[in-house]
Amino acid sequence: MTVTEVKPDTTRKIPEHPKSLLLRMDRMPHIWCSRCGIGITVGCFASAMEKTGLSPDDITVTSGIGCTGRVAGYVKADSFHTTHGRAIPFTVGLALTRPDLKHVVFSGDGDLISIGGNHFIHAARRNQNMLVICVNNFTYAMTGGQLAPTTPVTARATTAPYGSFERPFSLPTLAISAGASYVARWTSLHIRRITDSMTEALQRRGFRFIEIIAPCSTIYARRNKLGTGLDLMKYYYENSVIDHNASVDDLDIGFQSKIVVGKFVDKDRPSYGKSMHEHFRKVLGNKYQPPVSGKMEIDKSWSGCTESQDTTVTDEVQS
Ligand SMILES: Cc1ncc(C[n+]2csc(CCOP(=O)(O)OP(=O)(O)O)c2C)c(N)n1
Ligand code: SF4
Repeated sequence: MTVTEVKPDTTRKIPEHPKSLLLRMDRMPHIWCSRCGIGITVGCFASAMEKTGLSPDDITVTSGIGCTGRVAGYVKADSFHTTHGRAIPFTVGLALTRPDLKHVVFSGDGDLISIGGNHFIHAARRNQNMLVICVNNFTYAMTGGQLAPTTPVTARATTAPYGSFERPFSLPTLAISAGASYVARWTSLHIRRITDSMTEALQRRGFRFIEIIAPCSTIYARRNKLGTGLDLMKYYYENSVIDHNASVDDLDIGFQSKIVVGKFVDKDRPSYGKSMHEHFRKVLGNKYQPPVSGKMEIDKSWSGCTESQDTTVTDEVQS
């Protein structure tokens, strides 16, 4: 028998990934498990970026720690992988110093609402300028499936082998009560709705929050015997009810219960930066000098040098 050697076709061009404008293709393959819901949300984000016409230079993306916390590493923008629970305070700094950019926090429910919970409510209360995207898989996935502040009652976790008896937080309720100016929730199969919400929220100012209920196929689904990640994705989608006018009392999520989704809040409230400038202008009058002159002095006297840096005039400072 003769064996014909098949040579690879080196002339064939490998097509570019359709989302390569926003993804760091040199970091692929990513670490996420098959049928995990996180990747879908990143795809939606890339589509939303395309729809807004924003370039990667116009945004920052910051994550904390966790499986979702890896998002920042795969996004081709100025992206930051911060310590656990600190994506929001890090972004507060970014938003105050670069109000001309769009700032996005992309992280998990454990990172944002457990260790980072205090930062979350205060950033919402102050209406800090950022879009927070939270992938809620009801568990601490990266560390092996411990109980999270979102784990539904009776769901099992490594630290709740007989099922949880703690009341979980409803994340939109928390965001609404704390004062967020945009709040939406979808499941990971609501691809067009997520993309539309992200597109809309990217164009607003103030504290904007989007929760995406997504399966952790490897840990949460397996421990709770809920089938594959795809089964769980379908389950969440099919058991969701769209109600944009839902009251906060309807937003709790039980174990494998119905999930109320929609855009619950979309209101105009002055952002932290805008309120600050307005306040000082009123109180100090002409004495107030906002950093709009094009140059901002950075006091580095402790290191023996003074440096000036370009700043950008924004509607926040001007108005
Ligand atoms: C100060 C600190 N405490 C604990 C940890 C361990 N830790 C890493 S990720 C994580 C939970 C992540 O959960 P979540 O944000 O829901 O992300 P997921 O992995 O589910 O996407 C924890 C507790 C840590 N890295 N740093
Ligand atoms: S452990 Fe769970 S959340 Fe993490 S990548 Fe795998 S499926 Fe996704």
